[in-house]
Amino acid sequence: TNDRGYLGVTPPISVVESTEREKEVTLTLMEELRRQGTFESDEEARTRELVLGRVSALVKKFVQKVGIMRGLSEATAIASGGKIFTFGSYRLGVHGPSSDIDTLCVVPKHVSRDDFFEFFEPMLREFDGATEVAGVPDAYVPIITASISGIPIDFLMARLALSSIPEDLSLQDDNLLRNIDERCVRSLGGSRVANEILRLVPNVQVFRDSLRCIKLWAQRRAIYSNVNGFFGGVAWAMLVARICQLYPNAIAGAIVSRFFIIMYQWSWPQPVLLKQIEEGPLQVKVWNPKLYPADRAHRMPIITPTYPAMCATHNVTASTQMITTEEFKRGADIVDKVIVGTAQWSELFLKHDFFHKYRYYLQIIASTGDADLQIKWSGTVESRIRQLVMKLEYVDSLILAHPFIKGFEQVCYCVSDEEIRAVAQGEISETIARRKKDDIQGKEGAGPVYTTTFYVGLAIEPKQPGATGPRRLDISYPTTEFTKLVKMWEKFDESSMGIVVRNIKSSLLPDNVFDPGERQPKPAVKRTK
Ligand code: 3AT
Ligand code: MN
Ligand code: MN
Repeated sequence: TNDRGYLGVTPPISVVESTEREKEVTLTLMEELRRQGTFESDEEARTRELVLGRVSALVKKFVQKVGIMRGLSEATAIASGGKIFTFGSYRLGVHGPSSDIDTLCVVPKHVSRDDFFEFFEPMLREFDGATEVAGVPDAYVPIITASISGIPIDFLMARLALSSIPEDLSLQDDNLLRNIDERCVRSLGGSRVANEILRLVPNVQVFRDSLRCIKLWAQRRAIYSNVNGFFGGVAWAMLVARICQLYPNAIAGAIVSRFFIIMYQWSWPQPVLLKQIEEGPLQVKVWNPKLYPADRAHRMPIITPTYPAMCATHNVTASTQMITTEEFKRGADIVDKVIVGTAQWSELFLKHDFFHKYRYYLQIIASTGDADLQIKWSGTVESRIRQLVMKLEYVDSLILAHPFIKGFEQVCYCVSDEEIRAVAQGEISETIARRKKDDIQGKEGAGPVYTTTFYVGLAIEPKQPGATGPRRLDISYPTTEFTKLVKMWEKFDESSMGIVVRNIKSSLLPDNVFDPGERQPKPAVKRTK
């Protein structure tokens, strides 16, 4: 708590204990969260701890090995330590059975970033139970991903300006950021934010249970995705943490109900803060809408509680703001009913209706002939879809452009250039769809086509009464601009990568966007008498 005796930037709204009814609905909420499979088994939890223990020893061994190579005595090399911190859902205690463990390896100054990829990565490859070890040294936040004993695990690294890393090191001190590489500052960010969030909530268990509920809800409603302009994991965590601060003695069921109503009514662009923004020792930008026009443009700012303060939701657009707000409203209505006993928690977690909601959809189809290239190309296209959405928002008569949070992947085995072109355009005939890999083996001019299709739902203003002629929707400018933009990617190659944007009626949505049985049978063609 601060010197005024509470956590957060304002006093709490209420400090009362939860009611009997709120206790009841908290029990049924926890039951539902278990039923929905959001918790891992005890055995899996033990595996994770085991893996973390072994990995922690491996990092120390790595630091020691590099120390000796750099001429340190064995004793000094051992004493220079090395420590693992976690972040992400595992650190917050809200991970599910398929979650990874996000780890940060903190090393002393004699260990370089190059050493991490040159020595730690091979050590990991040799490590008992490790598979799928892959280093990405050139990423904005360099990373090694791996799987150990079946648990996916991410490794970041930070090199501190210290000759040794004590076992009880805390990352809270901003001065640790002095004289270190920018990539190290970024890598430290995740753990520092997670630690601070946990420190700033009045009751960690209540926070965890509430966040588990909100995460499941946001995933089911398809509004959980930072790249696509919605809130990501850190933003949802901070929102829930803020509600916990405002009701320090409330239990999870009560927090969740306040969450929806407060977020629905929030006066954006008023930022959500867990504590006052502070200056610090570096020459880096701190979020400040008074100073920076770019920060002023943030529609639903949620600000990280550590130095340097950043906006976790800078991707939000007019459309995603409307969609998220509408979901807050839906959540508030359902939770009201749960409290009075006229609805079940399961209703809150019902699947989104994105593919039933609009009459027109944009299909954005990224294609290549190579599986590895496809991952990079489709990722690039996906990261630009926000730009398309923002351009569409300027189109007259478009109320909003709703990006779906994931792409749909498909591989087609084509036997001619004609087929390859058709697939890249989204025209997949039944013959092509049925063909197997073996069917094209050894055939001249044949090959696989990998496609990833993204969707943007278009909400169009109803026709004005008395208007003459049909309402025309002209989206050629946003779509051609978008196509140009993705082709500006430095690795773009016209001959091996395809990008197509097309507008389709909802009746032409392919089956793979629906769950089995989800699609309503097509209405019989009306016959004119
Ligand atoms: P899961 O339970 O693992 O699905 P999570 O919240 O832990 O949920 P991630 O493991 O994907 O989600 O991410 C954890 C944090 O790592 C969130 C973000 O600050 C950071 N992060 C995620 N993806 C990237 C990336 N590609 N580059 C840099 N940082 C990333
Ligand atoms: Mn994770
Ligand atoms: Mn991760």
